[in-house]
Amino acid sequence: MNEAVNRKDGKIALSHIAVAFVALFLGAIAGLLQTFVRSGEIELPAGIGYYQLLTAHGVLLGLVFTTFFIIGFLYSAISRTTGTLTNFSNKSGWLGFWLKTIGTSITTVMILLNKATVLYTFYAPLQASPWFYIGLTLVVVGSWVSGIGMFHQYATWKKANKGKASPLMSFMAVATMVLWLIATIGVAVTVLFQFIPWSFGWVDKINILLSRTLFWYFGHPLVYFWLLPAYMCWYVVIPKIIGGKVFSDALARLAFVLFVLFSIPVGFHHQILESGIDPVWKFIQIVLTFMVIIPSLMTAFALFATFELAGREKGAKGLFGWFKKLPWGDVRFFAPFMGMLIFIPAGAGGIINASNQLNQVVHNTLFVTGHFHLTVATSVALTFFGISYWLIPHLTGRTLTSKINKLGIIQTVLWCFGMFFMSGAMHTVGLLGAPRRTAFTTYGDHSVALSWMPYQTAMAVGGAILFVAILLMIYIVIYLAFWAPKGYEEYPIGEVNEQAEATPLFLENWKLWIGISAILIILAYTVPVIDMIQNAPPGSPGFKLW
Ligand code: HEM
Ligand SMILES: [Cu+2]
Repeated sequence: MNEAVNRKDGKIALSHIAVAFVALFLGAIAGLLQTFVRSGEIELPAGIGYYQLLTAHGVLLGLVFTTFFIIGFLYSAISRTTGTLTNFSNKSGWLGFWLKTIGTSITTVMILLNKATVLYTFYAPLQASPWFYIGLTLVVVGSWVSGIGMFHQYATWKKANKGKASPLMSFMAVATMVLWLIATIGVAVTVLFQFIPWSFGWVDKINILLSRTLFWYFGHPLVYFWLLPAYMCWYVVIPKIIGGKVFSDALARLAFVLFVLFSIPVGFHHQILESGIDPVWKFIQIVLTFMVIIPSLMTAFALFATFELAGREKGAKGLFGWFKKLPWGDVRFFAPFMGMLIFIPAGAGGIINASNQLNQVVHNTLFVTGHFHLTVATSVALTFFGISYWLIPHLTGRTLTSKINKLGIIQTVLWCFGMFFMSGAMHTVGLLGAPRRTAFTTYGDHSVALSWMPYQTAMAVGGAILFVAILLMIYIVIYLAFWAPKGYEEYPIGEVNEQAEATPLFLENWKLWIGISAILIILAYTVPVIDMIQNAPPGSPGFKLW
């Protein structure tokens, strides 16, 4: 197997990563300003609206930074583990990149022109310019083209290696894109058949309940689309970095399959307070939601087993001696490890959000915002940074220097520190009732609202620390791409533990998994969606509240 990613394939990955970091930088400016506005520190100049800023932040970070980084990373992983891309896959990689980039540019321009201040969830009846939705459509179609390129490469490898299990990384990349393709059908349907005709004025009214349901059919698996690439790093890359082995190939594949199956038919857990959905269906989807705890705990088990086995191999003694043997000074390990660690409270917060009774307390408060700044903005983001430290120099033919390694450790510590303040304050003030998605207000100096203010200030302090951390990261990325010394930086891929069971081939039976996924989706959604259409609410015209 080739140890280095082909230079031509590497350019596809690098282009995606470049867009991702531009989005991170722009999104971070918006985020910093938000915390300052909310705490009453500043007022926005030049007629910029708070919600305009928040739309830019959500779209640039939640959608653009993640999607571009992920697709770039997956392309590199497939090329690294199955060999140089076929002509078809390479072309699809570029076509997908340009479609997504053009779509992102159209969407961003519409937000900056204040023609699409509808937040990144674009809930009806808020109505943006049709171009906002057309831009989003191009991003989704572009991601499909990218996915098809990866499937083609995987199928070509399978054909040439009959009867063999595919490389674990490429299997995981394919699983992630299968999840994405199934999930984006929901958002494509609502945008093409509801939002675009309605925003052009071809129809006057929109079925809000249906549009939100289709959005969340997509919105929950979206979070697993963010997480699975981070898991790829945790399962396969980290073992190599710490000098250990992948605990079990079969367990890792099974966990990915379970994530694909159980992260789609569960969107109602974002709609617990949505009237118009029968509680029985909410109950069924929430039971399915809690099924992801199984692959999550499998993942935690496998990772800690890898750590312990690697430590004992290096002579660690006692119950926890292996902990000291981990390479704490290596940012390629340290950043993703902090991501893993923070996923423990982050996951606990998710269980709170998805529990019917507790959701009533935290719904639409800053608690929710605090939650996803731990999950996506820390566990996922720190892992993506952890990947960048070696992936960017690997692709540009440079090396990670010890100085940048040290700077990376500082970056990670700053991030955790900033997030502790910002997300901690968000969680707490959310429990005290402070709503998310509001600009500065004291509600006529109401005593409850006044009690939120110190926490909003803590959010701004945390936000400022995070902003410094982002500047540092941008410097590191530019250094690794353009200035670092020429050389060879390893693309770490772990080997499987010899004692692990052989991988059963049925784990790669995609017809089976896609079939089961379809059955679960049909079970969870058919009856309530028919109900939403047959007993549709009156429908709403568009509103422009900004
Ligand atoms: C400099 C670092 C960051 C700061 C200061 C920051 C700050 C904020 C604040 C204050 C809000 C809530 C505003 C409100 O509800 O009124 C917010 C929302 C959000 N943030 Fe961040 N954030 C940062 C980084 C990130 C990152 C890295 C991501 C994702 C990878 C992210 C994703 C989001 C999303 C998706 C929302 C929700 C937007 C909405 O409700 O429409 N943020 N952020
Ligand atoms: Cu969810």
